[in-house]
Amino acid sequence: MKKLLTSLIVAAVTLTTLVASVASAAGYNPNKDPNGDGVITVADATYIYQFLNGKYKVPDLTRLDVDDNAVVSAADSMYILMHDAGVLSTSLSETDSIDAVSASQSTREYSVYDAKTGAYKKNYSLSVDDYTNSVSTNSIVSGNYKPETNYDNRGTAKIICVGGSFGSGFVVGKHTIATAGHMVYDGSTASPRKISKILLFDANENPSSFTPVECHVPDLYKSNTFSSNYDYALITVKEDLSDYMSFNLGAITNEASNLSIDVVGFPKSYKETTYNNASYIHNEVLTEGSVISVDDKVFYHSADTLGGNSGGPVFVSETLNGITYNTVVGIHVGGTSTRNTSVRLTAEVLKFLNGNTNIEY
Ligand SMILES: [Ca+2]
Ligand SMILES: [Ca+2]
Repeated sequence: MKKLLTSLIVAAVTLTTLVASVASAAGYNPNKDPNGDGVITVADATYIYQFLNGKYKVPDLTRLDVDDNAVVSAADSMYILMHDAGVLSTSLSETDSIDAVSASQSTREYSVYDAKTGAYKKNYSLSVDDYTNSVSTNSIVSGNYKPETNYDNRGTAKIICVGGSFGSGFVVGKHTIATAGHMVYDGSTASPRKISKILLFDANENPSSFTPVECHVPDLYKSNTFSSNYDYALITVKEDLSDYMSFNLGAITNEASNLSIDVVGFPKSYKETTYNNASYIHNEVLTEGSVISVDDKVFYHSADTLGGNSGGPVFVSETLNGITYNTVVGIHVGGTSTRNTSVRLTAEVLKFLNGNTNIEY
């Protein structure tokens, strides 16, 4: 949304009256220069948003984490804008530039199935470029970011498949819901699942039903024996989901051990609750925990989950100037008695969820 940066800049300017409280409450690190060009400008804020939209792989995520909380999110971009507006001062002492990454761009293939029948429809590929200093960061970013969190509706979806199994998902775009790969593709039969119902809830826990159209699954999920590393997917729906966009997307850094996270979804022990509209009992459950360890494509956490949590968001809450932002950093995909597994939102996954140009609904 082009209005995003504009609204953030307005917000940053508005915040100039709150210099003291913001600057002291925030963990803003004035030594961080996200794009490594030696100055802190709006281009750094744009750079962070471009990463969050899956435009670039970046060599060192900690550079983008300007408040040093092990999460790269819209909040980091907002700190840069506040700095640019004169709210936060800089003490930039080092101007070490970002080394160009020699590896070529990263490309992943995806298959699309009809959400109701499971019929194959098409495939496509998405590429994430490596960032180099020669790349312009001045363009306006597009994406699904919504700085103001709407708590009237909830962004967590209950996804019910033909046969009765169910799990969770979360709204990431106007017509897209993110979930786990195994929610839409059945590894035991090596075939797409058929989605029978998608429910979202308002503040009074009243469900609304949405019409599933397509399921998108990474081919790497199928070719890697349904590895957790690639256990992510999205479902498109016919209706407009704008009112349910309560999460932003972000990424944890490799230093995220002990980071507090929340998990929300529809655990399986509540399966006996019927989901017909007349008697539906809202049974979304939120559990709290922390990151245990971080791998390249997944991370492990301690929040309690059950089977029906699959596909639900693992998110971080950040408060900036009195407003809380919930940023999803992982998709819950499974667990053991000692730790749970989440797909990490990497540049490739952010591209798929937030910068995907192949969405049909
Ligand atoms: Ca810079
Ligand atoms: Ca941060």
